[in-house]
Amino acid sequence: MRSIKIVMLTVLICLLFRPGLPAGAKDVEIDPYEMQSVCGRFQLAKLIPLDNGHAWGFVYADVYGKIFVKRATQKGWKTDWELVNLGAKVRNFFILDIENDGVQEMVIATMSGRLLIYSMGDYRNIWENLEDDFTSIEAVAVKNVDNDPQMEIVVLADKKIYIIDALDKSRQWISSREFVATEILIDNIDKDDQQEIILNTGIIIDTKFRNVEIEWNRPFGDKILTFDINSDGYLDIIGEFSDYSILIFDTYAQREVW
Ligand SMILES: [Ca+2]
Ligand SMILES: [Ca+2]
Ligand SMILES: [Ca+2]
Ligand SMILES: [Ca+2]
Repeated sequence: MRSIKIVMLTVLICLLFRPGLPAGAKDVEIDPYEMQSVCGRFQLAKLIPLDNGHAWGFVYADVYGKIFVKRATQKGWKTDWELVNLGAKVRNFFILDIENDGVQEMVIATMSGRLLIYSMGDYRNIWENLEDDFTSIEAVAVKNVDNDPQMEIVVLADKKIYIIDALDKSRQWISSREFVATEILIDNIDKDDQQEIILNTGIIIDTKFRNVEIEWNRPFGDKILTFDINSDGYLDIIGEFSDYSILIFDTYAQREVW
């Protein structure tokens, strides 16, 4: 009986005074599904796998133009990397394997016109658009829009659309016409082989022939998403406005869906 009491007392002392933990600290269980739903609410916050899926990372851009990669540990989120010298707020960032080599990259566009690529393997800077000198970037998207395996960076900068190859960084197209938009989406909304560039302001451009295919007389929304809501085989555009109202544009009939 006495030895049982000693064992229980020892267990209690061990639980109360665990080595390496400050008083009151306890192991942190991070629920990726809960974090995913938090991140899904925000454009500049993402939950990403680190170490080939062995750890979770929380990436966000803050109000000072800094980007943080926080790593989930048993003691909470720890800073894995921080990028503090962007000099302007972040317009958008993407974490993708842009040249199809098995390692992901972070593509960053700032409001003051910088476009940068960092390796997610060692957080090394791979490229910056030093020769382009945009004064602002209004919107950006990253997707493979042609027949080479690497992705392209599609940027609306100083009112012109640029298609930039993610591997050799060459400009594959600069629009002669000026456009206004705050969001770009890229998807194949019709049944031809190529994708379209969708501007939230109501414009759809074919990526192969670079012609305006649809120019609606109204914006699709402030934030847009593609989804085939009427199940006709063609992606529709769902737009949300700043007052949270929703517009659904049928890309096939070229009018509101219902
Ligand atoms: Ca890569
Ligand atoms: Ca490509
Ligand atoms: Ca298409
Ligand atoms: Ca549809």
